[in-house]
Amino acid sequence: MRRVARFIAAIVASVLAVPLAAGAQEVTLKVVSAFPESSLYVKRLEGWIERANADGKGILRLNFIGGPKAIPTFEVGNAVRTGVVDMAMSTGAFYTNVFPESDALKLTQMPIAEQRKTGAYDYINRLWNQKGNMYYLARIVEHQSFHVYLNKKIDRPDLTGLKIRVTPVYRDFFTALGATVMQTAPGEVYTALERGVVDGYGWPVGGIFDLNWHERTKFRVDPGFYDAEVSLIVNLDAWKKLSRAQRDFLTRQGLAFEGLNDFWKTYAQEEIKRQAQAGIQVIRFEGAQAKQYLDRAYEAGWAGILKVSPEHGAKMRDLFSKR
Ligand code: 173
Repeated sequence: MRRVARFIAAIVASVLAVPLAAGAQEVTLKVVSAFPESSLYVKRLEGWIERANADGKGILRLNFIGGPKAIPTFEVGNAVRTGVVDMAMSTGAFYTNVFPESDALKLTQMPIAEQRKTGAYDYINRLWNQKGNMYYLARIVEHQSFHVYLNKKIDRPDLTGLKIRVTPVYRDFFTALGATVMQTAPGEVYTALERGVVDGYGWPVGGIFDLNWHERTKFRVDPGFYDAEVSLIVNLDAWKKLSRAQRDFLTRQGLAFEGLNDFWKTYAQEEIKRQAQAGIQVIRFEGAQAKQYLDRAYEAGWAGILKVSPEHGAKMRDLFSKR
């Protein structure tokens, strides 16, 4: 009888031990980037992963698979949604094919630190959960306005007759300015410029040297508009499968990464200087014209979001706009 009892006790113990052990085990998450590997975004991502892995021994490990050669830029969102990968660094404009509201993050007019206090972050995360099966972990690029870069001179805010490379970020605004637009991933911009297929492109203030576009760029148009968003998104099922300790760890690491975002302010200044040194001239709209240009950017941007998502669009406009 004692042997039977011991036998049963052993079985009960082993059954109980399985989930306990699973919770305590190190988990590995597969990470990809929607941006090319030569970009500064990826360099900073790799640095963060290295630090996180050093801290996370026995808890969680991040395994960086690669950039668009692993998963093409505009397919990364679906790869996260379906769990083909566990985590990605991307921007909302690259996964409007998963849910169109993703592109609205370019329109935030306050830093992510503030979005976390006002409820904007919570709204984003809930929407990302429901519509994208994604957990919105951290925004790791901000303080980077977008610009039009051109090879033909303009003297007023009018892109009529020009063919401009876009993503969803710029589509509505550039179209409103009269441009003919052509969408490409970042990896195809250089070739499009080289072949003269486009007269210019949209991109943030920083980063044009990473893929040598400065060799094929004559003008930058000022002022910049919106705020470039690059974030870490996690497959929601993978997120839910993590233990409390693993989720806390990843949250802390994400917040630490966000805490470095002031870097982008200095980087913007450095990149402006570097562009000037490379001979890129500035076409600058000033005064009332600049204001009109910016108003038009936000109007076109929000109109595009509201058209595809009236309710969430209105709510996000409320949460994302300057008070
Ligand atoms: O590819 C792009 O121009 C784009 O949409 C983007 C978004 C955020 C950061 C950098 C580029």
